[in-house]
Amino acid sequence: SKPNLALVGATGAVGTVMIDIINSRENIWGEIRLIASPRSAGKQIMVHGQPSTVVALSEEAFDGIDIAMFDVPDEVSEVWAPIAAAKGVVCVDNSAAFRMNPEVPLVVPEVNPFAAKSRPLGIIANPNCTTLTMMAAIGALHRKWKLTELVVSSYQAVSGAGAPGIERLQQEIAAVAKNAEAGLATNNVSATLAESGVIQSDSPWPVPIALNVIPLAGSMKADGHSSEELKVRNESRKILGIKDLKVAATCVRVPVQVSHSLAVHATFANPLSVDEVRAELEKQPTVVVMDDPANGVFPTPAHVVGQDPTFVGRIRQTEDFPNSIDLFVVGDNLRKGAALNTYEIAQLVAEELA
Ligand code: 11C
Repeated sequence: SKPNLALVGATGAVGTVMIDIINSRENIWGEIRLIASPRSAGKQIMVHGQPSTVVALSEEAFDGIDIAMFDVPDEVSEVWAPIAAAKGVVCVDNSAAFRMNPEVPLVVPEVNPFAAKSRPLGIIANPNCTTLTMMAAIGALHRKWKLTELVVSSYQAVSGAGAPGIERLQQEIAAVAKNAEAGLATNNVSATLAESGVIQSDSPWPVPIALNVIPLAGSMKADGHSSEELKVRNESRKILGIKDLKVAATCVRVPVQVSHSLAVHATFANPLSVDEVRAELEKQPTVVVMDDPANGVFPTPAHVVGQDPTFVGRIRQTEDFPNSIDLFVVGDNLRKGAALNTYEIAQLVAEELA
């Protein structure tokens, strides 16, 4: 019989994209149950053409469920995934709560699908969207040339900070546009926001995000690194299975609504060329190479939004680094970066349970 699926966090930024993904794919599920906080319970959402009523998160909400996808804050997953798992539900969790737990596999279906089979806690973790953005591409290159080092700079969309991030950017853009229409200066964004009564302390960020670049994504952690930078390092090592992978990351927030971009300098044990890298990436079913910069062909968040694959461009090499390649990778942070990869893991488990 077909497995029953639950989506916990059905009404959040990622949950909404998840419902789009569920609706646009073949229905391999028995029941699809939508679960959210009591605040959203009772809401009706169309799933495969039928209205589905959101139920409040509770132990009983998992009765009869085989696989549950969690798109909720870390502290909610931390409490509720083990409760569901204790009832025999396989939990696919998109929070950071379990990613580095040695008993929880961290899975990217293009890279380590086999890892999903061994889940002693009944929990499988979905990686952080920044790490995920490059994994299909880097995983493919690692299989061929053996990755040893990653130097990464990210350009992360505000939707990585959820609905409040999106709302804040829109509010700041509106204030800037109002000044521009009135013929006032807009070069000092802080002053523009203050004139419009847009209060800095209401923002998820300490400085303006409109017309700006913020060299800190995530929260501050030990030794001057941000939580996002540590995730890129630790999660890349775990997914690729390279314990001593050298990683240096700088995670930056940019005024883009959806899709994270990464400038990657990847070094391998073996020498490689631009042509070989391009050919290898073109072979990957979920990677799209967009690389003709002289003609304006390269991936950008504006192009990638709403699409499933990982897009790669600006593939190049300097003669100084014959074992390294530089590339620009863009992926929709709400799709492959979150909802889509979580759904693909749930599909792997469904195939296994069938
Ligand atoms: C961001 N990558 O762009 C984050 C959001 O660990 O799942 C996702 C945080 C996470 O802010």
